Amino acid sequence: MTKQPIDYALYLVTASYDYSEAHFLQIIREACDAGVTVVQLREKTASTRDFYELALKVKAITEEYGIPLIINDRLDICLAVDAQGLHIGDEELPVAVCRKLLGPDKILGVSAKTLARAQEAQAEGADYLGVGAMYPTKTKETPITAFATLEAIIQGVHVPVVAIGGVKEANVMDFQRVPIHGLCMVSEIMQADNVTGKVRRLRQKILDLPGLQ
Ligand code: TZP
Repeated sequence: MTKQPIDYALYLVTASYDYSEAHFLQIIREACDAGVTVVQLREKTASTRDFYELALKVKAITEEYGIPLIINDRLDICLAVDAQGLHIGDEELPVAVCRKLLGPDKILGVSAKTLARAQEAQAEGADYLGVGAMYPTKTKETPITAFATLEAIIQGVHVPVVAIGGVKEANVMDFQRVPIHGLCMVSEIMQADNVTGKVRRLRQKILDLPGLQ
């Protein structure tokens, strides 16, 4: 399988909250059906075996819709389920090591909060960068990234950049003039009362952004 170009526009990052597995998988299915363009499976507390089994189930759904699946943090699980890619932060293996172990055909995403980190990650083999949190968020304890930093990163690298952290339907328009490749959301989609309606509206709003790359 060679590396496919990815449409990052509406990037769903999962959280399982206290949902049953069936409910969690149903949300992912609805989100895929309604138009998310990438799914990242993010499981911070699952055992290796549970993460692996869940990843296989999520991959069966994303494959049905032809949507790429990215695995958060766990290179072993990315390889074990043959997902399209891996997303890492500062606490995982170094970017260059992940790139070497993944080979050239897997997508490698890296979280970056500064231009220096973004450029370093790009040089070491990142395919895209995730920047944030752009707004306060309950999903992850992490400092806020200024829009000026986001824009400096976008200007300073040649790989796609996506924004994350507190992104919601209500603030999508803040990205109007930012030449961004996509917006990532956890709670806005995973906790929506009506996932289909939420994803459809988000998709329309994001695709209408004049700056979208
Ligand atoms: N990385 C930076 S902020 C964040 C992650 C995983 C959490 C985003 O969650 P939400 O619910 O979309 O604010």
